[in-house]
Amino acid sequence: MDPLQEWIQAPSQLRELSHERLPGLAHELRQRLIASVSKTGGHFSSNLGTIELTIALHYVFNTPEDRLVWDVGHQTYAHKMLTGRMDRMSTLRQHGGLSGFPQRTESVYDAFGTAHSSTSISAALGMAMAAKLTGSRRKSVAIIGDGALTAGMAYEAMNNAGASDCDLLVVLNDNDMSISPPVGALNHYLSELMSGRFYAQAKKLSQQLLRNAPPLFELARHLEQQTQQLIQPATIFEKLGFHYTGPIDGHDVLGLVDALRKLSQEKGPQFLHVVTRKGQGYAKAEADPVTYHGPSQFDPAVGITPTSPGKLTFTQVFGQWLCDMATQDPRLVGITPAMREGSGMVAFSQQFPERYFDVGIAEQHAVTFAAGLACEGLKPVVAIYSTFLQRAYDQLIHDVALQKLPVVFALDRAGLVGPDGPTHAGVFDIAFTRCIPEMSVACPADEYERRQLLSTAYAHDGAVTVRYPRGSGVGTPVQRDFSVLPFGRAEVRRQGQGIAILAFGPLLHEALQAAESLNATVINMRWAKPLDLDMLHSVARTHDRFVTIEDGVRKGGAGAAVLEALQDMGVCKPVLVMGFEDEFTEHGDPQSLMAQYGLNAAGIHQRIAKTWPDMSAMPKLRKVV
Ligand SMILES: Cc1ncc(C[n+]2csc(CCOP(=O)(O)OP(=O)(O)O)c2C)c(N)n1
Repeated sequence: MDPLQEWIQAPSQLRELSHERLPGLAHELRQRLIASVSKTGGHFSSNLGTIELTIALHYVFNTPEDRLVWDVGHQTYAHKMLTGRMDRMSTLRQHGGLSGFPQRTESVYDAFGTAHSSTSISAALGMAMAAKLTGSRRKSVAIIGDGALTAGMAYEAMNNAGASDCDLLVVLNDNDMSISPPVGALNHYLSELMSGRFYAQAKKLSQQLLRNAPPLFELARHLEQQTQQLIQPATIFEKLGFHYTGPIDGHDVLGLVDALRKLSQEKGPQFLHVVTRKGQGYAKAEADPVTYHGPSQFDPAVGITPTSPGKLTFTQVFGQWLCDMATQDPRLVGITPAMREGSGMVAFSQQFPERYFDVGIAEQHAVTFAAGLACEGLKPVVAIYSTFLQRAYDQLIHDVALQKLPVVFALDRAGLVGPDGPTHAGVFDIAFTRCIPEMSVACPADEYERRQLLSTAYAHDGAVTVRYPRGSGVGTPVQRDFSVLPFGRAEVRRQGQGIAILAFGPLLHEALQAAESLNATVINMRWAKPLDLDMLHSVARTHDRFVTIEDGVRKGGAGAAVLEALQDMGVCKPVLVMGFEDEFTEHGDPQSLMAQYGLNAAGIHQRIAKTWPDMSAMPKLRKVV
């Protein structure tokens, strides 16, 4: 079968190809990937870098019986294309289409669902252990990047695996990049391994020692060739109990096949160090892998072109505020767990390099590191995506809140994130932060309020999360001042009658629109914790029905906080709590998804009519977005 004419439908067909065909297949796959991702958008440079590795893995291992666990999983497009999903690549990351990550429900070849990093070694070890316990001969392989290897979880897994006799293969895909340039001591170590300095140094030393005994020198040279491992100092991976092979060229598909074939026969924990280049085969991505990490659509002949600046995004508002506040307060320190670009911290990192900390993909460490800084009187601001804060839950409780430390958490990507889907949705943070004593939760409704609430949080002597969505809001002009808002206070945005809609965050604007035809009162709650109880009291006195709306889960969320507060006040009035139901959200265009979940003006209007049919005579919503 010719892969260039008739596309491969399953890895079993790939395994029928002769060796010599593989480089041609890699070329074809790369061209298809460039053509496809430039149309849909998605992770680009990471995928270009793993084409040969993907082919070699499916060629050598008997997938899906053998398990491939891709770390993060953003580099699995070639894997999807080789496992029967080529014809659906045009639907990638769109609603109802292919996920941008491996998903167990999407394909039997997706052995484990990933997207949050550094889980692969643990999961693959679990699978290897299960194989051992059940007497199965199936193999388990974890494929992990050097960025993902900065997370503690990877070491917890290696520590466990290295002491086991499980047949586990860990493939390190070392492209010397995370999303941003890599950070930390591990990065230096891997660079040394790659440059062969270890080996060169050891060789020099052994030659000096042996030169005084000429017959031995010849013998040693021979031995050295035979047993390089004995002369090289042990790598950190060997110290952890793995048998280490590498580094080898990750774009030499035939070399990869050879190495994987040998390792697939070995017993016990194996570690293969593969060196790849992010963006391989598309010059612009090779030159600038950061820009090409996750682009939206572009013309491959031209490359990504700069877009004219539109409305300020919430992320940019944060970046500006951070630089402004750092200029005026030398105690401010900014921390990111490997998300400098996504969190809007590039300018801060350039202007305040000594107060900027990219700690690697290490959310737990980021939070406790901030706690330590706060202990010493500094003012840490941790910029973190809502979804990734999940990783650091105990650190929030035990290291920050319990010790009453003032740390500001700038929570980007709160609410739905769109094409990345359920793994990245920031819908749980209100529920999981508001139950922590000493923790406050601010939900700005627009850009300027975002800035003001950041300043308010910064001035507060305690831990505060300030959550905001991806992209931009209604576009309120942002004044670059340091004005603060009253802590824990809501504001009345529209005075109406009968129904009061209590809005948390940017959905305020949908609520305002829905309220017009209902003549409802609308309150901009601003804080999920502390709740403005005075406001609740006064609204409860004058209104019969309540609606709460938030871009988070209903269970335990801000609406639930309102229910608790009304109960405590002895108010017994109907409350309609709107937010995400008790199910995982989907991937796709965020606006359409919000409409699907009923979390827009039309949805609010409809739910009210359905919940209180006596209101069905109410006028239709005037303007539906
Ligand atoms: C827990 C967690 N934090 C942050 C991220 C965001 N993220 C996605 S890919 C990536 C870089 C991964 O680098 P590496 O493992 O080296 O893969 P590469 O992109 O270089 O192929 C990061 C930080 C994530 N997916 N999970």
